[in-house]
Amino acid sequence: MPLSSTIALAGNPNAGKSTIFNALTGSRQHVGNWPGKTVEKKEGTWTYQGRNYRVVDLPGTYSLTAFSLEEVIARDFIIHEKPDLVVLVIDSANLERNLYLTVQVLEIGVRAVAALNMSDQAAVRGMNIQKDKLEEVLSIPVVATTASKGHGLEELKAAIAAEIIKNEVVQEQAA
Ligand SMILES: Nc1nc2c(ncn2[C@@H]2O[C@H](COP(=O)(O)OP(=O)(O)OP(=O)(O)O)[C@@H](O)[C@H]2O)c(=O)[nH]1
Ligand SMILES: [Mg+2]
Repeated sequence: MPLSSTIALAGNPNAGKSTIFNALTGSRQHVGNWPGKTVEKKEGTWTYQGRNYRVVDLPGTYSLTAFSLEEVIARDFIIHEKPDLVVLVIDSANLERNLYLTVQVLEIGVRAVAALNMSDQAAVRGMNIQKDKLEEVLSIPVVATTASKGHGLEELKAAIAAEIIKNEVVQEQAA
């Protein structure tokens, strides 16, 4: 097995991070606490197309301004542990509010893929999100998902793996 890459799931509270985390890791997960903190840490492994990935479910936060314990944990993980990829789990039904954290994570300069989750709820609200436009503006791959129903998850997995592999190739060329 090749060396495993680390993927972190970030997003607002209730956006569907753990649902996606469970879909990726299944029973291969471990629940503990963040070092020295009372906040739960969920970590697991995901195997896809012959590769192993370490997946970390970050605490839900509305921003990374580091006021709450959750924000400090999420921020420190992204900045100091430098995951190979952040999966931004967005609650599409509350797109505008969710984009605040999205932009803050992207400003750190970490690689990312976005899951436009809660697509079913967005549809109920009559929202028609222009996925291509969002990809263009954010400069990251965007996949529409309804994680609770399993919709879009195969596409999301493929997008995550493709992004990781693409970045590896770029790094090799730069070396
Ligand atoms: N309608 C709908 N519900 C969803 C979707 N994805 C997840 N859910 C539900 O939304 C609720 C919250 O999902 P979680 O995966 O726990 O969200 P989370 O981001 O991990 O939440 P925190 O850990 O509290 O920040 C659960 O009841 C899920 O079943 C979706 O795409 N559509
Ligand atoms: Mg969760």
